[in-house]
Amino acid sequence: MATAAVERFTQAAAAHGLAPEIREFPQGTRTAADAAAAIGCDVAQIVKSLVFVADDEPVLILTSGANRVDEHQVCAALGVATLRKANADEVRSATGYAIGGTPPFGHPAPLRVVCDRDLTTYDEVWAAAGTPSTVFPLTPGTLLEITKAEVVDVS
Ligand code: 5CA
Repeated sequence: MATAAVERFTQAAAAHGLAPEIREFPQGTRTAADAAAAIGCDVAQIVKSLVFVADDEPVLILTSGANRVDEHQVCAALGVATLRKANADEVRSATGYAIGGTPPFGHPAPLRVVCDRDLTTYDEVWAAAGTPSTVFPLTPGTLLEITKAEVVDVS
């Protein structure tokens, strides 16, 4: 588990006062469905850390594993004219991590973050910890506090 990306994420979490209980699943947690199956939780409790480009600015949309981002709705919530999914290079440049392992915080520069209101209804949610085989649990309260996310209806 001591890959460079997990180490980097662990240090970023520590800077926010968090000691994440990272779990590694050799079978992989690349998608929300994979992660939920591995953890044994509801897919809706998985935090998808999705990078979009809103007008020209990268935005992180923390989305429940059960939901799909409604781009029109999020455009309106963000007050932007255009929204598209970032490509793999844009995800790495905005977050410092690869698709499938992107954590919700610990990025090289602050990103605008919005959070799916549905995630706030759970006691515990799980997010990627830097690689496509690691995840960690946290409360939605901690997620919102660290990311400073705006809570929106994404779907
Ligand atoms: N580890 C899991 C659960 S925490 C995870 O990271 N899920 S995720 O949803 O946040 O990241 C995978 C997402 O990346 C997919 O839902 C998809 O929206 C996006 N994605 C996958 N492949 C590509 C690609 N080639 N280009 C842009 N986005 C992609």
